[in-house]
Amino acid sequence: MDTHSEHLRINPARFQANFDALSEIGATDDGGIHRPTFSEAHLAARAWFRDLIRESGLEFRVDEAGNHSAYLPCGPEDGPTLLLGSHLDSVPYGGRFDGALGVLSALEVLVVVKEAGISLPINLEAIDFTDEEGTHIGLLGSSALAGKLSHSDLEHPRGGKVAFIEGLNRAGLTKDGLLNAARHQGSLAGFVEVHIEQGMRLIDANAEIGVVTSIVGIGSSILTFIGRSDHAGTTSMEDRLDAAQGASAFILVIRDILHESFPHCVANVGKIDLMPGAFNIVPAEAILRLEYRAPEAHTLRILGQALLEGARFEANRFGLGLEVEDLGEYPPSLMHDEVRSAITNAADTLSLNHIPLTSMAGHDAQSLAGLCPVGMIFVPSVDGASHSPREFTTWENCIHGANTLLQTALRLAINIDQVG
Ligand code: HGY
Ligand code: MN
Ligand code: MN
Repeated sequence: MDTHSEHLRINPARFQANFDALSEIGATDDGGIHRPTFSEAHLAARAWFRDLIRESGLEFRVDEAGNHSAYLPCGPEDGPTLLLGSHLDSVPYGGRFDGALGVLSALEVLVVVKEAGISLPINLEAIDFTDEEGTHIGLLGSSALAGKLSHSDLEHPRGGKVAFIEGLNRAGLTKDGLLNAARHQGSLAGFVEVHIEQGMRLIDANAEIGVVTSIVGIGSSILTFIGRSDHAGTTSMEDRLDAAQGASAFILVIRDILHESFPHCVANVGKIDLMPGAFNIVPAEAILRLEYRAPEAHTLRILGQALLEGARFEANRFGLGLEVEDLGEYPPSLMHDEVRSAITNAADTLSLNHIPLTSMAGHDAQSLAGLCPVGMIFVPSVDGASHSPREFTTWENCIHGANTLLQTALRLAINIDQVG
């Protein structure tokens, strides 16, 4: 790579100004962000990104999955595109960095390449994927772009069918459009994503950059424990068919299942609703949102089965019924060796400490794996905090992440004939 490109760096002032402006959209009083997919704040963030793309002199594109992109035709007109980016949607009451850092790092890379007037063997695109966090359907936009979305995937939205359709309507999207958003194989030269680690390993290793080796597989389901509503005062404890008791027993047994048989995995019940939901009615139903994660596909499957057996056992123990709605699984994915070495080489050029590490968080990169060479660059999360207003990465490390993305993109672009 020529020395001019090797010395290219992002513009820290512009990068920070953009990040601070974006952090105002959907900001919560405690320094966090509330931008669930298709919420007013999310749509406002996307409109802000569209305007910034145009002000930056880049081409704005949006596909039928609602993925918003900046496009820089710095390569041959019919040449492949190196995709960079992440997501602008957030979990409810989350942090400012998750996703947003990756989208703005990608945009900054395109602006720097444009300003430098560099022509490359490929074109560059900075993308904001739709619904990475799964307010409705996790990895929605990236799965659609990768052509991995099926009709049945759209039938079990995690936030319910009515909310999903209302959200699509607000965003001007349709289910058919989602299923029609696939990029054809060969149009993508690769995908690289900058993201906060959302854990403590980089901090503990005193490293500035994480070179991701693989991304965890994730499964989720809705479990409904079914009892009987009764008067909470006149029904003896023995006579109750109390859905809350069975569900609570299951939530506690999850820890035992993981500790005893799945030490490298995790599981979480992030939401529980009790119906009818009054102080003085024994709950007839307990609706649990269960998510579980494993580094390997086979382990993910047997973990899902073990959790289901645990749920059935506790339901029986309390005389309850159990209904299961399977919301599907995202397979774990390996990152591409050539992309990993381009990231490592870029970090070395920037004299940044780097370590290889797996990701227990899901990311859009796992949708693109298999379609094109894929890689991820992690930056440290202070206290490992994420999916929380406590989420924080030092600005110095944000700049390190964006510069590593810039130098990685240039390496991949120039060596593109070897990478694909
Ligand atoms: O949940 C995750 O792992 C990611 O933040 N979507
Ligand atoms: Mn997240
Ligand atoms: Mn994320």
